[in-house]
Amino acid sequence: MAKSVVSIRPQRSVGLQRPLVLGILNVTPDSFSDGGRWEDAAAAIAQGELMAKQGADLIDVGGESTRPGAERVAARDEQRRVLPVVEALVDRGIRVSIDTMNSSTARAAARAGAEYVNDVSGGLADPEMFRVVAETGVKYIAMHWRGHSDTMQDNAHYDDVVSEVRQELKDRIAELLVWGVDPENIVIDPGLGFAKTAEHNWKLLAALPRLNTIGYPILIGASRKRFLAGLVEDSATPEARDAPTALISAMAAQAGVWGVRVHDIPSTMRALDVWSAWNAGAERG
Ligand code: PMM
Repeated sequence: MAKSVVSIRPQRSVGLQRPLVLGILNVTPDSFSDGGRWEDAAAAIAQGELMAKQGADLIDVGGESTRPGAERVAARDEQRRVLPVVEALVDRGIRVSIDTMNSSTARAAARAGAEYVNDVSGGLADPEMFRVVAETGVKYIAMHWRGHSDTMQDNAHYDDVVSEVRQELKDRIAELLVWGVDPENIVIDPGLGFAKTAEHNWKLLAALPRLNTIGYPILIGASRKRFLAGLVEDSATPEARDAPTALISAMAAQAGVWGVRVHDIPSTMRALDVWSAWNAGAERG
């Protein structure tokens, strides 16, 4: 693995811009909050169009659940689920990212017009992934990951979660650069909930300014995750986590992230509107 040999020179200075909003579209029978709802292609396409109309900048289409304990899906089944949805959204002029760990799905989705590959494994699940990213020129989101969903919580052990996640993300960037990937095409993500306890997630959120010093755009995926459950009533539905999610979107914006990946677009748009108005007020003095 490429470590210290490669300089991963920062791609941008830290400045506050309104983050992009990625709308989550899980075309799966078993994702934890929306599993089964958009399994049918027509329903998924309609939901993607709705999220775009509500203000999502990108629709993140996924065909494999990564909730803790989930089983793997064959790449061809994943592609059968996601490709018609990617094609239809791209046809409608909607920007798409493909949430996949499989290089063959990444290649097919890039061919169908997906702008980003969002890989929760940061290239660790499929040794061909970085080759595909380099060859196709697709933009790439590398998430921090320590193993597949069935065993990932066994890897939620850190002496210093922020330093370790930061270093492991830098290692992914270094390897992407060795493959010849354009640094401007790389986004990183600390992977909330993936081999992380609630305490790890909060530490990583609080340390966003430090993660930002890596110098690459950061995506945050907190939406409706289990670590928010403690903030709402025990009997609450996953949708009850949209308000805490929206607040995280605004606080992440203040920490300078590039994007937030959410299920409910309107609540995050409102939170970001408040954040923008607040900052505009600060600029006017
Ligand atoms: N979380 C999930 C799936 N894909 N991608 C990125 N980049 N970051 C995340 O945090 C992330 C992801 C799991 O959540 P879901 O079931 O809501 O899709």
